[in-house]
Amino acid sequence: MFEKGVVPLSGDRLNGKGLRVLIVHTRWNLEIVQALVEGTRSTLEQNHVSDIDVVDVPGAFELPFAAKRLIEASKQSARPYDAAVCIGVLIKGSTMHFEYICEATSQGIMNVGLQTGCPVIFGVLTCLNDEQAHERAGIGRGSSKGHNHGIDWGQAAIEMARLGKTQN
Ligand code: DLZ
Repeated sequence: MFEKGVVPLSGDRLNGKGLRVLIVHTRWNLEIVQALVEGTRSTLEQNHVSDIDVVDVPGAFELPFAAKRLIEASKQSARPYDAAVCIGVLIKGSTMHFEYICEATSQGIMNVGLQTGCPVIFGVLTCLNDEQAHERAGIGRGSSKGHNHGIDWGQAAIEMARLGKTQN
């Protein structure tokens, strides 16, 4: 049967020992965002990442700016970040706001990674309604709680951080 989603890594490619990771998250839709942050953070910790900073910003539009600032500042320190995860939840409303913020945020986050050389994981849910958002944070209210995508983002952060380390 076709298995939707990413094939998980195992073994040493998921070993986050010695990595420093930044999580930047929004305060918009905080209940859902907190579940995603927790999924990301616990996945990092389970895979031996012990140096994790968590910073919050107002909304998704602010994520790229904050991530870039913090990544650049860390380069002046003894331990620059090895990866960052930007976490937020955008829920479609009745105006065009959703489309503009989705576009700016996704492009912005990709650019931060390319410009800084620090892998930045796109941890932003872009949902059509609250129900979709809850399910993708593993806190669905129906018969299934869904899957917490923060788990995937934590794994992606480790994988990409290690890729950067082996190629530098
Ligand atoms: C304005 C706005 C709207 C309508 N919706 C969301 C949302 O669903 N999720 C989110 O993270 N932020 C939203 N924002 C706020 C913007 O991202 C941003 O914080 C403000 O426009 C200020 O720049």
